[in-house]
Amino acid sequence: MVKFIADSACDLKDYPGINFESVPLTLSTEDRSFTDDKDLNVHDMLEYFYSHKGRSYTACPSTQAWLEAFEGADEIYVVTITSGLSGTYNSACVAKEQYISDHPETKICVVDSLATGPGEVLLLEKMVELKNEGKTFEEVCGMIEKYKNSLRLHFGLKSLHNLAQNGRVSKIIASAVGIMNIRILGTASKEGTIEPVAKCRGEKKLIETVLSEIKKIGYKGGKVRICHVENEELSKAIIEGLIRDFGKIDIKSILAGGLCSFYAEKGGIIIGCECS
Ligand code: X90
Repeated sequence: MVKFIADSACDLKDYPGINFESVPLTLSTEDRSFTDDKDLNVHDMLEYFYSHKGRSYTACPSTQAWLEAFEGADEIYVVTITSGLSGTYNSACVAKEQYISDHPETKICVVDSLATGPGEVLLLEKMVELKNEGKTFEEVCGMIEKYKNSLRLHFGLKSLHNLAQNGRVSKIIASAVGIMNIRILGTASKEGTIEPVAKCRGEKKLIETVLSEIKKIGYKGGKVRICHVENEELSKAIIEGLIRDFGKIDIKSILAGGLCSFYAEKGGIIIGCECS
């Protein structure tokens, strides 16, 4: 049996018609904890974190959680959030070694997205597509690594508070964002870490800069996936801008799940696209 698995940073909790499972990360404070699964009310969770005075944390899935997801499948494709910011990829790899030593006939391919959200979605969709075309396990593993090199991830955020608080971005970079309507536009580095690109004042400027940045990196009309944190309007504006410049493209926007919402924060947006 073939199975596709992603951690919950991938924002898809379901994949109709596909044997798919989302393995949740968790979010917590000293008082409460949230599992990033399809029962999570992301809006209420965000409200809770914004009203909470103390610190908040996230944790990657345990090895055990991956092992349970692997159970019963014999050809498994996994995509994870970047190893540059999370232990998720590592825990999936540990689980893979353990599972294969107990089930030597099982094949498991774990892909480090070096991205998050929509970057993971694009990889997952590609693996499904390759499998549907009848590619073998070895072919999919090889082709997906190549495909990964053609992907780029950008994000526009209103606040870097939670990223800085959890040591994922420097406090110096974070401190300039959020005041006086300043948004940060950033990208995923080759190592899968956060790389600031520009500071923009206001949403309109952010939209212009995102669109010009995407063109600058060589976007020519490939597939685009967007995930936003309660900011349908910004997502729409970017979709309209891309369609205006590139015509008919395969573009979709998704509401962010718990993990991406926590880090990208209210109003935030993450854009993954095929370049090459
Ligand atoms: O292991 C854990 O506890 C999870 C840690 C995740 C930390 C970063 C999540 C970032 C989500 C922010 C903008 C996109 C940045 C992507 C750069 C590669 C969203």
